Amino acid sequence: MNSNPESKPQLEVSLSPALLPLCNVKESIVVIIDVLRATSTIATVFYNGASAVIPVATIKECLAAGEKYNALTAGERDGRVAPELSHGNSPFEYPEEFIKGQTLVLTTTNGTRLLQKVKNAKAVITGSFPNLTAVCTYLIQQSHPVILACAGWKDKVNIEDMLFAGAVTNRIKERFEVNCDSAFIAENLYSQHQNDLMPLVEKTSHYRRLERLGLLNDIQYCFTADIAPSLPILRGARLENDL
Ligand code: 3SL
Repeated sequence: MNSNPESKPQLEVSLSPALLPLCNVKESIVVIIDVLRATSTIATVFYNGASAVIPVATIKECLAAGEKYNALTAGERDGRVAPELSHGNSPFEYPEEFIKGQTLVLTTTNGTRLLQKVKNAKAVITGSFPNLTAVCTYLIQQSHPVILACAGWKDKVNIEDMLFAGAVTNRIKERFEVNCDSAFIAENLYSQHQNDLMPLVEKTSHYRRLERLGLLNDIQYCFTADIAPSLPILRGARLENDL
């Protein structure tokens, strides 16, 4: 909790994993954002009743953890189901009848790597449009400094994660001190396009990548606000649902 009732906690945006070490991670709640598609899929598997998600960086770790915890192994590389794993990173692969009560070990190109990289934060949660309101409500309740940490694409900035960081900033900024240009950029971009995000999303490099793989339904889903209310929070090496 913020001890001084007069002062508001800080809200910062990190537009790339490469920029995150410049933020005050130790004092903050870090929201990991990978709209297309890791954190949208994570929100969905929890909404559909998964008991845990174990994020890992490599396929080797994924296979080892799957065996150790008797869990499902899933992941992608460049959008495709990763070799040796039987499930991918599409939210549509995880309906309730399949995922309820299961533990999923997940490895993705950017999202789960960033999740693994964040050490010593006050708390780590994951966010995307499917669990937008749950994330905002939690951040307001906690009243701690916040870092909205975009996973981007291989350390490069991307528009889709920036849009979500902007949406969260837009909703909660009155409760926080926002003295961060990245947050202003993100919020401005979101505000300009909030009535219809898709024309902008269609210009992004990841849209084209997923379009080539026939995954346009995934993109539409990942930009649907509050379609999978859940609050994935990291406890040790596992994400659990706090909603
Ligand atoms: O980069 C990631 O972590 C993935 O979400 C990318 S993909 O949408 O599954 O290709």
